[in-house]
Amino acid sequence: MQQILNLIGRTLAVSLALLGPVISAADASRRPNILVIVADDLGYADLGFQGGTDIPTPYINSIAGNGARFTNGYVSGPYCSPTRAGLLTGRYQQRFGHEFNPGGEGAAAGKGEIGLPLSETTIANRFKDAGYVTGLVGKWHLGASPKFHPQNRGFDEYFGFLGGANTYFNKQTTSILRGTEKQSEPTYLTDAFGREAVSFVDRHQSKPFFLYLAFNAVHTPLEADEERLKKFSAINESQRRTYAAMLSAMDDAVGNVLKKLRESQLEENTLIFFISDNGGPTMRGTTINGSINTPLRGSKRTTLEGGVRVPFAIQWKGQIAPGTVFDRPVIQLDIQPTALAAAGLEIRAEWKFDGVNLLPFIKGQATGVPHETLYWRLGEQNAIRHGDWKLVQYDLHVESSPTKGVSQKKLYHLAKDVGETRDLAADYPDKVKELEKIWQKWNSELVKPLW
Ligand SMILES: [Ca+2]
Repeated sequence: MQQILNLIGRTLAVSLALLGPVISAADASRRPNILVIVADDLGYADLGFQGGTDIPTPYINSIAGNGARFTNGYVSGPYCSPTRAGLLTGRYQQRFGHEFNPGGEGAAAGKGEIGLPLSETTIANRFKDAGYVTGLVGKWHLGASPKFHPQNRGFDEYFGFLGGANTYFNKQTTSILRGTEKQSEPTYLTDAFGREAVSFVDRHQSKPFFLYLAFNAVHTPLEADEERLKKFSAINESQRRTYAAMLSAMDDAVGNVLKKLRESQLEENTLIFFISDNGGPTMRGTTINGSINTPLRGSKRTTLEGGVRVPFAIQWKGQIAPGTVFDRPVIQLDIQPTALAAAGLEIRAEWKFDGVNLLPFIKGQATGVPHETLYWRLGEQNAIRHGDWKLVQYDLHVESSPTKGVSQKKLYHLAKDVGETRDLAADYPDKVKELEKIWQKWNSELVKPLW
């Protein structure tokens, strides 16, 4: 009898192995946890794993070191709210009118009745439906009225602020919410977000979780705690010194979450993403928060690489080989399908994802590339990357002597000219026409901006 049971057990194990990532409902408790960490307005060159040297970021670096880093990682917009809309839906946000920030940034953000359209299903909705406990710690920026509240968009738990920016010192403010309750927060905000993320992991160990940890670091206001500022006294330039302290705080917070996962023996069973929501901001060529985007040109608010190409890494111990470098274009829209596939959950065609599951590509199991073409539109600005060619029309505020409006269409070959310095449009008119045609087809599928 025992032999027969053993045989059945082995046969079952083999059958399950052949099913690959598909996990039965009975195994829901063993589904991987998903942790999506988003930084705000991070410079392209500032993290250690991106080549930065003056600001140690060992914990964020460890995500790339333990897993894969993407050298051609993108977001689908050049600033906060639209790229978060894309991240949470897995779709180009211009398909549902979320092309611009809802009401600008700062205190005004989210005062109005605008936010992530209720027609859209979020990654949190999908993981919640699959039996996950879901949480958001940090910045929302997808609408502030009750119907847009994170807990009405698939998140079981919420700690953070609803707008596009917030002070880091909230002892005297009430913009921090736990759920829907306003509260003051005595701790430096980045440390508080780390504390809440650790607590979330600590409280949810018996059930798979989806945690979206959306720092507002290193977005303005430039505010750091005294202790960390002292740590960077060797940096003379005060803006950069404050930025360094803010980034270091975020790295510490990430480190605390990673430690908690390790202590809880959840590290192997947690898929982790790290990405910035857009590039570092500049105005007239001068940095706004102390970030550095080299070797890229342009910044936040532009469709140049400096606006939309970002640090992007993924870790899944035992699944992704440490030190993997993936150099074909990927985009934040891929996070949702990748996470769902990792969890063995069904991805339905009617969801019309623009993103794809990256795991087979990272593991070298899939031929081809995740995306032959990536697209951008932000009002008059636009861009298309097709293979290594990019056709772009960008906001002229990036120029040191800016004129209003957008540039002519420029053609760059990114593999040879990542800094977008040599416009080849006049040399390759047929390439310009080809890319223009592909972009127009995509553009014809979009709707008018809702605001
Ligand atoms: Ca941002």
